[in-house]
Amino acid sequence: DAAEVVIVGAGPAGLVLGNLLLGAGVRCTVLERQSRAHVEQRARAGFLAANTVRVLTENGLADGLLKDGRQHDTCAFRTDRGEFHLDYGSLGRGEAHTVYPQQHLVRDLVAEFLARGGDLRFETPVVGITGITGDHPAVTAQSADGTLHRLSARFVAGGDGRHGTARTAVPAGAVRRYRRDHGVTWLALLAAAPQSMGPVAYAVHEDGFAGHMARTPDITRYYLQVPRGESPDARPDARIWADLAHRMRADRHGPLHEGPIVERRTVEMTSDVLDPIQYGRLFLVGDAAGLISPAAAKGANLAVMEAEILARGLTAALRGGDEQPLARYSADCLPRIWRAQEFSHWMINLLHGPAGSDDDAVFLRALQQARLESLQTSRRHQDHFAENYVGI
Ligand code: RFL
Repeated sequence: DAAEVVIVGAGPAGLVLGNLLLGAGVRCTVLERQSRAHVEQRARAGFLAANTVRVLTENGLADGLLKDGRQHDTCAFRTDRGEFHLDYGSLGRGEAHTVYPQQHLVRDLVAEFLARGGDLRFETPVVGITGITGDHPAVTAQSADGTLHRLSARFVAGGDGRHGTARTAVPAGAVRRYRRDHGVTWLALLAAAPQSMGPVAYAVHEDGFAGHMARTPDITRYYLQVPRGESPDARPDARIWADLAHRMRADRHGPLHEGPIVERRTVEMTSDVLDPIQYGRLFLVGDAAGLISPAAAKGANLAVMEAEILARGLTAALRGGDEQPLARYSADCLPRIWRAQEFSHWMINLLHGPAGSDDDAVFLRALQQARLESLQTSRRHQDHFAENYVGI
């Protein structure tokens, strides 16, 4: 039988949506440009919010993360004035993160989608989406041998990420794009080494930000702020470890557990929000709907939040004949997207002071100190932080 929904992209957004639709008895096909091995090895996020774990658990998608995921509830801030910890699991709403690498979640979601009898086609890039404003939208996809196929459906979901085709299928005049380049670049690193300390650590340093985050017992993520345009290979491993130790003030707080750097890429801190995130019968979900800088680890969690709302809307339309929830998809998601953007933007300003000695830079760095001090000393500020840090 023909699919009722064609989903472009097998990332967290597309795969959660696909599994929820299959669970509701909606026929769907997922088309993915990359190979299965590629998507199952692509390391990105790792911090899952409580809402994400709820969605996955309620829909029978959480076996792997409940078995191997680790609870995480503390973060540390290091500055030239010392270190303070926030036990965010006992602040705010008392929620913790579950640390589970995104590629493991993708692996679980692929397996479950196939086990539920889903139609998932790898190495099948979508090259065009047409008929969006009519009743018969269709996608054109290219199979491995180069032939083009046309798949029509009742609805199309664009979960193909920041550089996907779905975004470009929405005409420029039909959507407003808010965007910001935060002017900051991180070198995102994976080290084959155990974590160096219990908490997530954020080091604010005049030479630039450095961060530490657990992933698995053998792999740890580090971030190092670098100048925009620097090649990911510019710093040899020894230099990276020296820079991390210097900015994380290892001489005062203890050494880092070093190991080979097994992945390095630069990430520019940029954000954008599309409004609306639907156009005719095309619905954008995940990074395709909007980008958020990774400063507050929100991207994958927003993707799951949107996928759940979209799955409900599509199910109501296709099974209940009620298109109202689908019509409200953007309006339901956008306030939450903006809350996440607001917090992420605040985190960027917390973690990065502008360089230089002009009046503006000096003033903004003094504000940054005041912000950190407020977070260190005000219980109400800490509750607010915790609520937004883990919440969506
Ligand atoms: P994805 O994961 O990019 O998946 C999109 C999928 O679509 C496929 N695709 C196509 N398929 C068919 N036809 C086409 N034309 C296609 N074009 C693309 C792609 O191959 C891919 O499989 O998007 P999705 O599902 O929206 O999920 C979003 C998340 O991946 C993203 O927000 C997070 O990874 C962001 N992020 C983080 N988020 C967090 O919540 N916590 C974190 O700690 C965190 N750390 C990170 C991150 C992102 C990073 N990078 C590399 C951008 C750390 C890094 C380094």
